[in-house]
Amino acid sequence: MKKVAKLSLFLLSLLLTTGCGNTKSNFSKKNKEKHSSSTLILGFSQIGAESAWRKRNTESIQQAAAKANIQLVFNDAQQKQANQIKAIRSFIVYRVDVIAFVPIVETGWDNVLKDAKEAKIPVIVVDRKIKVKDESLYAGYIGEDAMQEGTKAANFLLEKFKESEDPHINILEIRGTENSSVASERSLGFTNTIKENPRFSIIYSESGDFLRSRGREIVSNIISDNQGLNINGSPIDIIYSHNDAMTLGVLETLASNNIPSENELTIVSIDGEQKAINALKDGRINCVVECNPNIGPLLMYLVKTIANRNTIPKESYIEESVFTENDDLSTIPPRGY
Ligand code: GYE
Repeated sequence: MKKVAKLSLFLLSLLLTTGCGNTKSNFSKKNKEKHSSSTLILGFSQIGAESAWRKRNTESIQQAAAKANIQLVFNDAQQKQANQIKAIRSFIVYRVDVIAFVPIVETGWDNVLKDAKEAKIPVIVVDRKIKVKDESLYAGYIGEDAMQEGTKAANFLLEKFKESEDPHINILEIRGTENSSVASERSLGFTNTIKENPRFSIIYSESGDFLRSRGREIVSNIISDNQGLNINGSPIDIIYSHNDAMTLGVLETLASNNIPSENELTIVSIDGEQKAINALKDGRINCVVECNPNIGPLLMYLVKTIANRNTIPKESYIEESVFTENDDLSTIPPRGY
């Protein structure tokens, strides 16, 4: 059966199997006519659209695939690992040339990646890392260094409070998705670094799943349970939030409770979306650690490298910066997301 006809059946099966009905691809009638066996086909499983960062990440990949003339079969897993596994299995059935995916959590990938290996389809892990018994199950990782991001957040606070005489500097940590490598590493990098100053302590930590609504909810519950921004009477001095979406939710709750974040509170966030940079510029956030979503071009380079039977690095990291209240913030170009 011609590859194009098979592809139509494949897309139909993917729509049916994942049930999310939103598999997108760049296949239009025109594309199918020009589709040829020489065109690389990349099967990509994205976790969802939970934040502005994620949406930009998806755009970067879709735009880069089109520019590289790589046919992208894209699946949005709606935040469910089971949907990701179904999509990867469908990519194997269709025999795409390369599979890439953002693993929503670190574990549970061994079996489906063994199937990909048996089918001789190389796999690239994107944005978040995986834990597998056999490291040969994937060709390489491309994304941010989340451990470094946590370290950068802590280093900003160590510097900001280095002259403080306060014996207790209390931190509220709002974590990303449970069991995701990015949340684990942003926590570990932060805690390993902040312990350099024993005055700092994380007095409460909870997962907000990278969602704005959960950022709002966590701080709202703390305020109502403790009649203010404290934990059992210990005031919260710092909020360390693993992504801007949750941070924006926190800012909404602070504003609706008339708690000004500008003076009494220090807020550190990660990602670098425009709304967070705007809040940094007006003093409602003190530091934004950049997590770069624009990995599309580098991913396509790695896809072509691996499709030409060349090896790729086991880990490829993208450039990232830090924006703080001490910088000339007028020089930050529009973020694009
Ligand atoms: O920080 C957040 C998204 O995996 C690095 O996931 C990504 C994180 C990012 O929901 O906004």
